[in-house]
Amino acid sequence: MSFEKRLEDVILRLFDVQGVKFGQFTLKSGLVSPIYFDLRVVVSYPELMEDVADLLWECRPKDAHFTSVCGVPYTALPMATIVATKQKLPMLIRRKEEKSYGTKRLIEGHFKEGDNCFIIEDVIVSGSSVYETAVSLRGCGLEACPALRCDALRCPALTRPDLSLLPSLRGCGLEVTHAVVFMDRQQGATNNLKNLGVTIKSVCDMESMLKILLRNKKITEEHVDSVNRFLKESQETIIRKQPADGAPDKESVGRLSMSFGDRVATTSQPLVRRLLRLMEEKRTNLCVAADLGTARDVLQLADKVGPHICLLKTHVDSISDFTAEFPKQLTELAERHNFLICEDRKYGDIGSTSADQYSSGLFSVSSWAHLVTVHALPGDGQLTALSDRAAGAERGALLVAEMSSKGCLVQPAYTAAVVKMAEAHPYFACGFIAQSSVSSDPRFLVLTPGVSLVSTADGHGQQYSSPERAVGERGADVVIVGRGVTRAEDPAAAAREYAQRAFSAYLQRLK
Ligand code: 5IU
Repeated sequence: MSFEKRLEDVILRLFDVQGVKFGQFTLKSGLVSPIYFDLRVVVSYPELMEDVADLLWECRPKDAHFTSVCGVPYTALPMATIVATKQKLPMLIRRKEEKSYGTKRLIEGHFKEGDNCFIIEDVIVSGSSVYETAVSLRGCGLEACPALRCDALRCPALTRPDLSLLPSLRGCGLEVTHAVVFMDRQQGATNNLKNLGVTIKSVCDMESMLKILLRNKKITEEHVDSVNRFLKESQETIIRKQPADGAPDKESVGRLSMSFGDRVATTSQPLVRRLLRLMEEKRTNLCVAADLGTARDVLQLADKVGPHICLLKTHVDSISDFTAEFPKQLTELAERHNFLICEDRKYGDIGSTSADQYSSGLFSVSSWAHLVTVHALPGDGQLTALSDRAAGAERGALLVAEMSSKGCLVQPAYTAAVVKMAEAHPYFACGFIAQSSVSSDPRFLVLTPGVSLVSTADGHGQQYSSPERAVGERGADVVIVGRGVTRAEDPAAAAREYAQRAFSAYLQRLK
């Protein structure tokens, strides 16, 4: 039987067992809907349950490889179980509530870091439940992991630590790239989830289901009209955060509306987690570009601005007296003042060449820079090559998605492709250097250079805006300031001012 025929048959049987109802129903989101799906009833009809599970599996993306499946609790659990047993695919169970005793695991089942888990869901409106499940899988209970590092031994989510994994770890959690849902209510979930790095496919949407029911005279034109009216009025849902301790469920989920602290749980990339935590705790989203010519000058500057920054950006090839002592001393300062280091190397060659530049030669960047900048132009080979050379250390890359300079050749299609590349490599891509909000995915950081309170241009193409504009209007998480600080009479005071203004703009954005 064709897919369409089987779908029609399943929809009619669902209707007969009241899996689809018409009337007035208040949804989890607060919307009052003329139609309601209750796929929980299928557990009483094993054949129907199996048919629903088969259709779900058939709609998986055929080009993706999954190592496990996870049903969104609770309705999709039995369907995921059927898929898992029929396909001989390991299953994971996500707890809705953390256990208060024993292991405190949020995810039950055995898995390895970087495994790709396929999410199965029954019905989506905004996509919130799929998102919460993706967050749990990506974070895999790492909140309790003391070092926040790729440390399989200490990760409580791993039931049986596998020592052989340690050298090749690419992040602490599972990857989640795809989900399948039986019914898409066509109220914005696909788009919401795409912004969060999850591509969703649906077996059926509201429109095609209504057609089937109408054709089979189960419903009338009036039913169809009322549902269509409702859909028109409520097409743009947003994903909402779970309310904390009874607090009103108001804020939407997305990079710009989430606090740095809340974003920690959305990613398993250890460096992003560390930086977000640091920014939240130290109350700074300032990166100083230490573009000075000698090791002494850079180190002195780092010592002065250290208390006010989350990140120090270097161009080590501009330092005339670079020796291996320099990164050692810089690392000491970074530890003392609690900031991370980004070498703005803008790798842009084929993967193997960039990897050599990254990990060997005079600068040996991979041994000391937490982050490096990368041009996406050559393709994603650089990300895998650099990540291999990072060899499990807490390292990552920022992809240049846009530039601040006048006449920059980057076009919107290129920027979109850069974002896609990061989404495909979340174990190493930590975010973007950009001039606008290129992604609403809370896992990625957006850093914006071209920020100054004293200039609007530098005579060589650089274009400046204020911290408020960069954070509030353009959507930067971190502002990068070079000469505004390095050329100030008192760099420490200047850094303090930039940090305060950028952080206030971030707090304002959260409101
Ligand atoms: N930088 C930019 N613009 C960009 C990118 C990097 O200014 O688009 I990508 C770097 C260059 C310099 C710092 O190291 O950020 C900005 O320094 P000033 O604030 O001094 O302009």
